[in-house]
Amino acid sequence: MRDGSELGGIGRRAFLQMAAAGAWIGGSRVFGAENARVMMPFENGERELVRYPQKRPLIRLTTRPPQLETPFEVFNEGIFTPNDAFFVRYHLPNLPLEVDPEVYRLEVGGSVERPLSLSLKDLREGFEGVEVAAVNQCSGNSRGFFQPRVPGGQLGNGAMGNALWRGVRLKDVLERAGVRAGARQVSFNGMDTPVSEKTPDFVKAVDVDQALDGEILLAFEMNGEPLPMLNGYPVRLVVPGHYGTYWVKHLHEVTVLDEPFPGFWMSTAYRIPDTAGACVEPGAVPKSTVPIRRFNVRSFLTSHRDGAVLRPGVASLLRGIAFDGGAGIREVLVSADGGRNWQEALLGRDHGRYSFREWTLAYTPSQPGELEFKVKATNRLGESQPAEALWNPAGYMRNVVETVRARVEA
Ligand SMILES: Nc1nc2c(c(=O)[nH]1)N[C@H]1C(S)=C(S)[C@@H](COP(=O)(O)O)O[C@H]1N2
Ligand SMILES: [Mo]
Repeated sequence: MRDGSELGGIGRRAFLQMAAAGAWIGGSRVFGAENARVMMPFENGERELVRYPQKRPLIRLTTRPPQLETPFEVFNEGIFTPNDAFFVRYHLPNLPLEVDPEVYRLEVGGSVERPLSLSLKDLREGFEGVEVAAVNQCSGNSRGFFQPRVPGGQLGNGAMGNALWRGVRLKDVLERAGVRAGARQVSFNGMDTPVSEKTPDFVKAVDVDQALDGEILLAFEMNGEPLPMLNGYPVRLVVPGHYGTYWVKHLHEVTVLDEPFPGFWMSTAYRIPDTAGACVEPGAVPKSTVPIRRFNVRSFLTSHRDGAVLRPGVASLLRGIAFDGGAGIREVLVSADGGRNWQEALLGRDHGRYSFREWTLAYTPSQPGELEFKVKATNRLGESQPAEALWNPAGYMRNVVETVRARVEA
């Protein structure tokens, strides 16, 4: 079956569609040009909504490489982010537009007893299948809101998504290969490549202990479907609780290393100040930095946006999401008066400590006037969100208590 349907490939038609989509790599051609535009709530925030293969219209940040942001309304559709609405982030312009599931191999090598070359079938049938609900969030999610502004993709709050990921444990694959004593790190390379020799290839690494802790997956399904091409078909790394930078897409090389991995994307990029809150005074240069790792706590109101209108004496259902780096959400508090009074929200079904957690609260305004909703989550370690935004030069890890301004009109 060359169309890969047996293996859950994206199918011949989609392959052709992706190949035809080559046009968008070099230019501005779009599928079914909607021409709709959205305005992000910060300066220079005008964006085009563009439709890419296997995707609904998404907010385009860059063309080459493609970077697409999820329109925020999507997070009110449900606790899992649909595949066709899931954000897309790439660093390198040469990305695979089709991958033949029959030809694909995952090479596991380096400091191992038995190097492996695994087909998709080997991965699916040779190891125990596991599934985890987990949030993927870009380190720079919400960077556009930083004040003072910082360079980098000016993202709103849509560079995140929650999905049910299915695959096999990295640990099981590494144990089959036999990690040699003295190994320090494991590196991960995807099939995308730079166009210039000067650009470092996108390769990420984790410590051997983390690689063997059983949490990291080699995932081939997302929400019950094969991964969309732009989200890493046919196999991607899923590192629950950790920023998206580690979630290497189109993964084809896993290398066990006897030394810490020295590559650019670990030693120079994706580093945060080595301080509590990963922050410095706005404008300051951090004295020392460490690689970014786990998510901090975040929460959002999804049912109401700035400018929403409520009626006095009429109950409105406030609804939203909360998540953290894996301790799990313990409590969500909601204020309608800018943080003076807080009410505890009801938490929805628990899909596991790495998933979005839904929260709801019935709220009845008594009289006409202005409302300032605030949402604040606390995790099971007691960690919460700052009232004032923290700052770092790369614009990572924003997690200030979010504010939505609404009105009550008779
Ligand atoms: N091969 C490859 N994998 C990658 C990247 C990349 O540039 N190339 N970017 C990473 C970053 S920074 C993020 S935030 C996530 C985004 O995952 P998504 O595009 O599926 O939303 O992919 C990660 N995996
Ligand atoms: Mo990212």
